Amino acid sequence: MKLYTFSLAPNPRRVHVYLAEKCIELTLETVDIVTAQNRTPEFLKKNPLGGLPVLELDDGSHLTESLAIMEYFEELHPEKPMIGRTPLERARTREVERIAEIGVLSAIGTIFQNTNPLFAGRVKQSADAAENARTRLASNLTVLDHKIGDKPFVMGADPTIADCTLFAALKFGEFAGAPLDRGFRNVARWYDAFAQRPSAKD
Ligand SMILES: N[C@@H](CCC(=O)N[C@@H](CS)C(=O)NCC(=O)O)C(=O)O
Repeated sequence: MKLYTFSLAPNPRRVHVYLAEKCIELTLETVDIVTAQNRTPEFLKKNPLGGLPVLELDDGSHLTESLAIMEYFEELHPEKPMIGRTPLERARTREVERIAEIGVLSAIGTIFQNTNPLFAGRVKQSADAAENARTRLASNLTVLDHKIGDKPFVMGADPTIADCTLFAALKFGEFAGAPLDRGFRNVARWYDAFAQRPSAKD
């Protein structure tokens, strides 16, 4: 198996963090999204949407979508679990991971695309869209701040896919003009601690 990736981008990063936490070693091949290597006809055969990461399977087929890739590895390597052990633990972990992706990562992506000059020629930028996304980001961080409380990891005593996605999202926020509001004290404490883990290093 091989992972096509671009380590500075948030979706690849959440898979990298996951793989490092699980001690899974994979061949990595960088595809530079800044120079649009992910938009070549050859790469679009692997993922017609052009997004990274893409997992190439041993039969030559490809798996896209970060969450599907993490869940595939989780089924291949169930120990030590990073989605939870019981049906309810797994549902709760997926619940929070979805909030981290849709409520935090996607909101930061919207802010980035609507404010950064890199996107000026690619999308019709809207200050209103960016402001709405900042409101959505704050609502979702309020919920996560409450859920994290004083836990060492997002879901409790151990790291899960929710930590992987939230860490990658907030790290991207630093670059994307949406740094974490340190008023979310529980999220900030968790983020600072998680950043020290070997899995979180670039
Ligand atoms: N829903 C996909 C999103 C993939 C995606 O959009 N990746 C971004 C990097 S974070 C990308 O490749 N952007 C460059 C592009 O689409 O041209 C996932 O979860 O993996």
